[in-house]
Parts: sequence; C-alpha cells; structure tokens
Amino acid sequence: MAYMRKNTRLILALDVTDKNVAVTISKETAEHVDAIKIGYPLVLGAGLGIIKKICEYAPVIADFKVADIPNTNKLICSQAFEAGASAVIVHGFTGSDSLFECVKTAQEYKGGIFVVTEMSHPGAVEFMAPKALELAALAVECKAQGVVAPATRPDRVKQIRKIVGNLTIISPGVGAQGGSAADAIRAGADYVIVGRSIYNSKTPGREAEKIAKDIEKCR
Ligand code: OMP
Repeated sequence: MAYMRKNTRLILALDVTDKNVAVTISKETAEHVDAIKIGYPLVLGAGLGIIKKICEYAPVIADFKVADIPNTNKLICSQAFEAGASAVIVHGFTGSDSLFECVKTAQEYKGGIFVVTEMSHPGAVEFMAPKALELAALAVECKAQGVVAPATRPDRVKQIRKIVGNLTIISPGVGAQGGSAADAIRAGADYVIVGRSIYNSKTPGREAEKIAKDIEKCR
C-alpha cells in the first residue's frame, strides 16, 4: 500500500481545528498535495472521524508524535490506522522496544511509520540535536518507513539522508518557520510538509500549487 502519492512531493499540515474549514481546504488543495497530515489540533477539535473524511481527498498521515511504552504505543497506532490513517508519526527517543511496537502495528495494517529525528524549531537544538543521528539510525534498525527531518536546517537533512539511505524523508519547517522547500529537497528530503503558508492563505489551492511548482523545479 502507498503511504502517500508520489506526485507533487508536498504534504499539507492541516492544523486547523474546525471540521468544515478542514474539509474546504482539503478540497481546494487535494490535487496539489501527496498527503494531508492531521495532528492533535484537528483531531481534538473535530474528532477522530475527521481522518476518514479527509481520506476522501488524500492519504492521511496521523501526526500523533507517539511517545509511550510499547503497549500504549501499539494502542495509539492501532486507533490511528483503524481510523483510516496511512501512516503515523512517532518519536524514537522512548527506545527501540517502543518504536518497534509501532512498526509492528503498522505492518498489521499495511501502514507506515515516520520517526521524528531533529525537530525544526529552535528549541530542538537543546535536547534533540545531539541525539538526532542516533534516532535516524534507530529508524533504520526498527524498519520504519521514514523519518521527519528539519527543513529549517538543510545541512541536518543532508546528514540524516546519509544515515537513512533510501528511507523516506519528510521535512517540515517551510514558510512560516523560515525554511525553503527547494533547499530541503536539494538537501535530500523526499517531501516537504507545509502548514500555515497554505491554510492561512486566502487561496490555499493556489498557494499549494505554487509550492508544488517550486519543488518540481528543483527535482
Ligand atoms: P507550519 O510551520 O505551519 O508549516 O507547520 C509545520 C507542521 O509540521 C506542523 O504540523 C508541525 O507540528 C509539524 N512539524 C514541525 O513543524 N516540525 C517538526 O520537527 C516536526 C513536525 C512534524 O512531525 O510534522
């Protein structure tokens, strides 16, 4: 099963909290994105059923940044896949047993797991950066499908690519956080994740199309 399409290499981060707004933006952007990432803001605002609804427009990545003991991780990932998600974003810092349980659960649903390495915001350098390359290696060891790496630091994307080989790298931090889609792709990201620049735009469809074109130019 495909976790997402392989067309525009753009993932929309749909961090709105209202169901109708979420559906409208999904409709407008669907043809320009390969997946839609849904996290706590929308699931807490609209309920878990929103995943099925958004699946009508694009494959859904559930960004639950799962970080618990193996059994709880299994329960959370199962709920996300049952709800219709194609992939789940999880943390690796809880250790190999916890991460492996996520991967095992994903396999049961023929879904994917993406492991956070170094996050894109400034505070990530305090605790995450020193361990980011080890987290990338852990993703490979536990047979995750991919990792999340920061578009705000293309040099780190480059380093992480060397470690993860052909695993899929999805890269947030473009636009509102200051990163560039082109730089992230050139550094080795397979997909960029964009939220506010698209969903806060008056014309989300046009904004997504523009970013997708930028990505296409540098591939
Ligand atoms: P914008 O900054 O609005 O484009 O949104 C970025 C999206 O990516 C949000 O949904 C964040 O929660 C998410 N994200 C990061 O910004 N940085 C990370 O390091 C990891 C993620 C993520 O796991 O998706």
